[in-house]
Amino acid sequence: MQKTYAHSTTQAWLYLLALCLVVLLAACGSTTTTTPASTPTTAPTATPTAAPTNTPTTAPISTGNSVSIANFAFSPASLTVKVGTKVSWTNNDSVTHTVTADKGAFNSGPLAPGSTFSFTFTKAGTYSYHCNIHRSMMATIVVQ
Ligand SMILES: [Cu+2]
Repeated sequence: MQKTYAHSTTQAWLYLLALCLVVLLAACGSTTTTTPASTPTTAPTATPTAAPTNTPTTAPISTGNSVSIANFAFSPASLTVKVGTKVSWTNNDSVTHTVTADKGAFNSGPLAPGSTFSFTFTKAGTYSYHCNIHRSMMATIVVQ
């Protein structure tokens, strides 16, 4: 008799526990179901105006094969050419500059105002160069 009684009480506790769990789960479920209604008003209006400006990809790439030296700077600072291109630097400044590759591939020596130095690039690579007189003058030729 005592055994069955004890058994039935544990069963009753288990039922209670299960009931509590169900109630808790139901509570959780009800809170999650209420949330999605409030959010969707803000998102869709802000973005669509920014898109159409991306088109002109051709502009920033410097074509041609000449570099101007003026105002203590090489222009363009980065020039991309194909293998075999002869690049010319013209000193349009009022002082002497040099066109000197950082790794020694080319060196104009002192380039007086108004004069031009040329070099033909036969190997692909990135050629950083500078002015030996004014070390802040730096630029790059990219050979593809
Ligand atoms: Cu210089």
